[in-house]
Amino acid sequence: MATSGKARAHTNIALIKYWGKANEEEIIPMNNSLSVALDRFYTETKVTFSETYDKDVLILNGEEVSDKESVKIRRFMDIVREKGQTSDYALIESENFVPTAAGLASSASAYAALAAACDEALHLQLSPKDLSRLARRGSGSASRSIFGGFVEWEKGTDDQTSYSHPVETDNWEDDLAMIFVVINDQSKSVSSRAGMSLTRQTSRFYQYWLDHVDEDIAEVKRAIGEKDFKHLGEVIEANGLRMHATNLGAEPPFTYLVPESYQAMQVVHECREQGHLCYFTMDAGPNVKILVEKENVDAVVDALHQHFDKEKIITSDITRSGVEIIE
Ligand code: 2P0
Repeated sequence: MATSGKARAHTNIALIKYWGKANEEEIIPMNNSLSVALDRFYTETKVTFSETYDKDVLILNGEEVSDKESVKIRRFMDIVREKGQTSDYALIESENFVPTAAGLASSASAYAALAAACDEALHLQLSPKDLSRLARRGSGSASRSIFGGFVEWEKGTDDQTSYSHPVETDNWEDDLAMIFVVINDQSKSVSSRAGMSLTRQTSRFYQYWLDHVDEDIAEVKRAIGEKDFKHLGEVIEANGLRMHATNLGAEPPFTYLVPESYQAMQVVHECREQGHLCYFTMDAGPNVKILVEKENVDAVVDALHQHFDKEKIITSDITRSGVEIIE
């Protein structure tokens, strides 16, 4: 007998970054991280388990993904099968909703949606906390995509204690937005998994990073509590740059940033000089993400349009919706 579930999860962008694992197998991070969930970018995934299937099959945006490319997903499905005490394989039909050509698909929304869909299909009845622990096994940042709004991932020390939870605000998310500057990466990219592993193992700046993350988390939570956008922005911008600095200290050194990334950062500086508060952050790629109060979105987008093609600038609200079962 076939049994299925379908779920939607939003992507998230870390304001305080997850960078480095204490345990690579179970995806236990070296530090806490804190993110916001994006309204515009999400994944919808339907999973169907059946004893008639002879392997897991992944259909992504209508196309079957090769076995070679779906290794991570199939490993994740083994974890799900163990939890659900079943040996059935699954058909996974997943759609990423990201603006065309943006290249912003994310493993965070993918594994959060998949975890929730599996929970529904196998009647696991996991709590949000346990769903977050399960999503974490697919991809660390996915643990945060179980929840909407501001979310903190507690690093914990093991599988039981490493999970995410919402950071309460008085709906401050509704006043904020994120602007994406989509920058094409011509160079051969280093995956986030490989990049954080190399950095944790070899970077001479890594210990400095670790020594300061807890302060950043505390300051960000204070800024959220006080709705102090300037303080929030200053802390997250410094934290993101410090993460990128650790990569420069790795052996061999590497960077995700390209000249256009620095150009976008410069526009952010200029906007601030003109009184339009906004702050940047970058992840394992050259795109620049700009946190801004909604009242300043138009001014910042106009400034960016002077340097970047219109289709490369995408704005999203912050959503307060966490993962949802949709069928
Ligand atoms: C983050 N990133 O906190 C950080 C900042 C990229 C830079 O989480 O190895 O895909 O699957 O746990 O979650 C990207 O890494 O890595 C990421 P895995 P993941 O958002």
